[in-house]
Amino acid sequence: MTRIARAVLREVPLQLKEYFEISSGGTQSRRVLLLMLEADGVAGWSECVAGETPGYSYETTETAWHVLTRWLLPQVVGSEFEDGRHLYPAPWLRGHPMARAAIEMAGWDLEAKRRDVPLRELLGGAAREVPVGVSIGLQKSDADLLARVDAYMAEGYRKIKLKIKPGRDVEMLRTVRDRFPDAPVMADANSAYSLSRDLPRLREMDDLGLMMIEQPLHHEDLLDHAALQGRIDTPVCLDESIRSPGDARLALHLRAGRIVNIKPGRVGGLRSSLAIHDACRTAGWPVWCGGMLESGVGRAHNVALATLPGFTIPGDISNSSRYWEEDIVDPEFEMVDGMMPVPDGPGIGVEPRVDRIEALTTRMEVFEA
Ligand code: OSB
Ligand code: MG
Repeated sequence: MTRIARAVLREVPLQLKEYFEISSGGTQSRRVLLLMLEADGVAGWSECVAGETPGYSYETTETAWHVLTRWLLPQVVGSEFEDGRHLYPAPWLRGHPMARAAIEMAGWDLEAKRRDVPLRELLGGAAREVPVGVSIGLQKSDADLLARVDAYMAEGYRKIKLKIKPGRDVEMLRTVRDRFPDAPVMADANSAYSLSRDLPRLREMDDLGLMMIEQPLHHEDLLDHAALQGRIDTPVCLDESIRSPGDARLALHLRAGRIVNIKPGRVGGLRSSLAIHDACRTAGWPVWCGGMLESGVGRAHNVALATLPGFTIPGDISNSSRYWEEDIVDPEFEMVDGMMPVPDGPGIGVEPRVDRIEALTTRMEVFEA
């Protein structure tokens, strides 16, 4: 048994190189929350993926800071544990999976470092490199979009995800399809459509040869996603709808799609991610690892998760340089031929640049046992 001796939660603002717009709003500046948990002189790191506004999930930077500092961290610091993979403080606390995931994922990094193995290995993943895609935000014009698709294809990305919303959908997608007839293109609507109003539009998208349509309908409506999947051939992929292994089991049972985007931050951590992966694999649904515009710390966890065998579709785990002028880990993430090499050092396998992180920190809370 050992004990969590110290926790440091920091807010580190990072500016995206490019404004990133989805159907529910846009992001230029990320308020990244970084957590470090320390036990026996070993430090485990994680990133909380909550956004600034409640436009993707109800959680925000502020709610995550509150839940972590008021409820979760006081419980976890000083607590004894046998295995860092099982940090689940305040089990009575409902919801807030992004806040909870920060603790859980730092625990996994800590445990992997204690055992001196890569996080990939502790998770049970075998791949040494994982296929990579890119997610392109809504653009002002089709010309801007085509230029970006062209550039990302040239860089070697193996999946091109295009954000859509009503008014920027079928015609825009058709323009991209006409210009790049064989490109691996998919669309992500972030819940912007409704089945009763938009079925004809969604049916038009069905003829564009898309790899999948991600989260077209309401974030809490699996029944409508099931009805839609029954009416179109393009696979429906669920993102916002899946917040736990229970949600995934229900989606599989209802056939509310055919693919799941797994984001460990969204589902409360890596343990839940593994459970969702296993359930999908048993049912024959492929999965892929999504992203939340993470810094290198969160990206490292995502890359490790994507080494599991069910992750057969390229993930939203693009190069550090696609997001940031300068990342906060060393080395930065950089793909080779559309494949991201998986770090093979202990734990997340990349080093948080503590000097730079400290210099950028705007808010910090330290917990000591
Ligand atoms: O829906 O997958 C999404 C970013 C923020 C919020 C939601 C989503 C996204 C992305 C970005 O698509 C993926 C990435 O990190 O590159
Ligand atoms: Mg999505």
